[in-house]
Amino acid sequence: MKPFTPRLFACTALAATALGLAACGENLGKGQPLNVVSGHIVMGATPDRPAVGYFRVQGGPVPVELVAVTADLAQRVEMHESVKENGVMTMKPLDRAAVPAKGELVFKQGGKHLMIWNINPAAVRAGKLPMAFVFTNNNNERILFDMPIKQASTDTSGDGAAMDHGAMEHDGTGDAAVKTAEPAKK
Ligand SMILES: [Cu+2]
Repeated sequence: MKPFTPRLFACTALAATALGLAACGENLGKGQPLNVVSGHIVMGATPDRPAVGYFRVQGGPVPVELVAVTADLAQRVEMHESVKENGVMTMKPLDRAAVPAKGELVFKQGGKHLMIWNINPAAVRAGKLPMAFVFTNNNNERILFDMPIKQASTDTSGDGAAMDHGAMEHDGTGDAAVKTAEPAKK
């Protein structure tokens, strides 16, 4: 029996949506298709902290923009960018992010990142959060990707969610309203 090639496998997964199927067919024979190629989520250090998400998008034959990332099993997902202003790191909401043709878009520690509030406990137990990445091409193509979930790093090497968000509060954009997690009383 002939094993699936990676490309065939990717197309099979994309076929889950009608738009994805069309995009897949269009991209065959034209080099690499637009795709989410890797990613992961790091839980907040405490239950009332948002998780952060990082990922890598491979650009397709034409430039597009990522305009949203959604998850049915989370209360809220926002795209943010960490920027240094006058020596101080702050975060700004991001409406869209460019994916250059044949290039890549990277959300990573210290730069663009996702913030995710109240991930469904079942998804946390399962260790992954299914997410949809919405792009400007093909009437808002949606690419689905299961983001593996990691617990907050406890090391102090400077990597991990704590640095990105633990020391940095959002500027009262309604965060309090979504903190439904019970306070940890010990
Ligand atoms: Cu943020």
